[in-house]
Amino acid sequence: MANTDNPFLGYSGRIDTKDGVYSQSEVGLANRNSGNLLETLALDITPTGLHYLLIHFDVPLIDAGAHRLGFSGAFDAPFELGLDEIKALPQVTLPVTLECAGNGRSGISPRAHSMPWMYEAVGTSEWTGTPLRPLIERARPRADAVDIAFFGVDYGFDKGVGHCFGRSLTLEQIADLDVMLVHSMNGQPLLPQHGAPLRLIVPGWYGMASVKWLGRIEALTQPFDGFQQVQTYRFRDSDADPGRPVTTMRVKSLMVPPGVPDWGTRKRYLEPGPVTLVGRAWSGGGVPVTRVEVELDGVWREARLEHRTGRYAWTKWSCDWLASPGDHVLRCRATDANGAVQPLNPPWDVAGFANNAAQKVHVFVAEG
Ligand SMILES: Nc1nc2c(c(=O)[nH]1)N[C@H]1C(S)=C(S)[C@@H](COP(=O)(O)O)O[C@H]1N2
Ligand SMILES: [Mo]
Repeated sequence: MANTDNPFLGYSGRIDTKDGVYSQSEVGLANRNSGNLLETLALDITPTGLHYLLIHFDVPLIDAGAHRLGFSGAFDAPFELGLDEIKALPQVTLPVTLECAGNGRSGISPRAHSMPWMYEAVGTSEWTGTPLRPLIERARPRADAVDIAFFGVDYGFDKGVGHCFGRSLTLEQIADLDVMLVHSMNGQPLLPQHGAPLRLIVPGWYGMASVKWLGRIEALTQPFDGFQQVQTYRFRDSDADPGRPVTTMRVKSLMVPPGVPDWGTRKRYLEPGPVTLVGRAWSGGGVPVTRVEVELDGVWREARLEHRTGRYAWTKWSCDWLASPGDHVLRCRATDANGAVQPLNPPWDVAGFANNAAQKVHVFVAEG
């Protein structure tokens, strides 16, 4: 598309960062990009239909039978593959926890105009496909290749820039990260909204790296400068800050809110007595969670770590609580093997990325 045809050049319908009421366009984003239901944190694997969604543009409806994945650019042996050929390659299934880098954005003030996540943009699925690295080796990147870029077929505009959603990784990252080319999620072909027929999964990183509707893999002799690589997904202290790239997930934990909700306020109601709180905790880069604490009536208590189903999957935890009548605010926080601990207050970022502050759950316990 020629730039002269671009009606969004120099235009931003985005409101400036602010607190208070959400704009119609933010509500529109929230209606398209659903979150998980926190009660499903009781499960190792998030039911497919309840896995969160983050879709920047429109979902492309691709004919799986005709779809080809192309390897192009600075490869000495470029080639194309159809789905059947990909399924005939060695297959692996890996449980991977995926979290959107924008998860928690609405807890940061002033907020950025974007998808207003609270806690729910995280889920764990069993992804099936083939490891990416052998395919990159088969295409033989030229000696001067510095980045491998992954392009979805979905096209749209952001801040006046028209582009297909694209992200890159270096050859070292591809070698280190157990990156997969996947066609199935929880034993079923990918659903349209999750990238059908083919997507990337970059375990241990925030979700933006796991490019959906993958159509093309290109080797580049210059660092990739696509919009989703350099103009967003960067931690910035101010609008002038060039920023640092968002990569691995920060340590985080969530609990299943105990009791039952009030429809209108979402506060929780509980009978007094013993309760077992359960939840999940995870970190990035395959780093294990070593500790979860739960704040009950002002005291931080040690939770039990139960299990995780894989190196890149979240850990189940539980903690007993004797709920006494009155108002309570419960919190949980995790620590990982690197010693990183969840903060109690949101870390500042202009775009609201990677808010891993401890979750708060307001519970009203009845008088017996
Ligand atoms: N092609 C393409 N890939 C994409 C996106 C997108 O909009 N287009 N969104 C990314 C983001 S920001 C996230 S968090 C994950 C979400 O994956 P899911 O919707 O399957 O949970 O996909 C990533 N891959
Ligand atoms: Mo995301």
